[in-house]
Amino acid sequence: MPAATSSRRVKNTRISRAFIIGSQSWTLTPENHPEPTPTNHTKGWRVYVRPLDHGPDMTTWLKKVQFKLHHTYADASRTIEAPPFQIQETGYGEFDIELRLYFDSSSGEKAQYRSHRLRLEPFGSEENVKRQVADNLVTAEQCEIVEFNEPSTDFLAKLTAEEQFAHLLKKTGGSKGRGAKGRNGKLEYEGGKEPSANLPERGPWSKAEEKRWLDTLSLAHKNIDAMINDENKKAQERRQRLEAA
Ligand code: SLL
Repeated sequence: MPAATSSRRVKNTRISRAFIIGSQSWTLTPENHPEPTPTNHTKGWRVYVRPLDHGPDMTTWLKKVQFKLHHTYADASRTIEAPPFQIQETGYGEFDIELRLYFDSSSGEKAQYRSHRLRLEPFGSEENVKRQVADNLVTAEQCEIVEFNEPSTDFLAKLTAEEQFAHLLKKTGGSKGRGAKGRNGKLEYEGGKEPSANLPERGPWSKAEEKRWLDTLSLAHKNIDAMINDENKKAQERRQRLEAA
């Protein structure tokens, strides 16, 4: 029997989603954490998967996130099935958190792994360290991308639907909640910013920054290629010398 239209794959189409995996940590004080904790726990922290600012609702594609913590935690494997995809804990040490992302069933995609280093100590430039100490907040975020190749008709419809931006619409204050229209009759969004599933033009997770990284990577590839060429040449010379001896 032929596959239902809805699950048929759309050829030559690829749709991607950018999102953030991050953590925040802070030093525990009697003020910010009055509850008792094991005495060796000095830090509070949270780890999360979140959309880019002004990005689409993640639940169109992300169904659940499994966070695998260090084995010193009770129930080290924790699954969150609705936003915010986040775990909050206290502890004493840094470690790598393994994340497993589960996708919407109409995507036909297998779960994917990601890893995130939980940072508890201030890091980065002198200026960043100063700010983190002053705010008692260490934020470590990475921008990630998932690519859906030849998505099903159903899944593509979800990933291109207007509803995934509904949460960003300006509140009307009326009973309908959201969906204010401006004078030009167009829907208005919070902060006056048009939502987008694309990386923003500027800022830390922007197209400009992505290009800078790609350029750096392509330069690194060229350098590595040159080094490999060099090594191959040397190996060939050695062989020739040995054969001549
Ligand atoms: C470190 N290699 O020593 C790491 C280990 C362990 C993290 C980090 C407490 C867990 C608990 C905790 O912070 N574990 O007591 O439930 O830096």
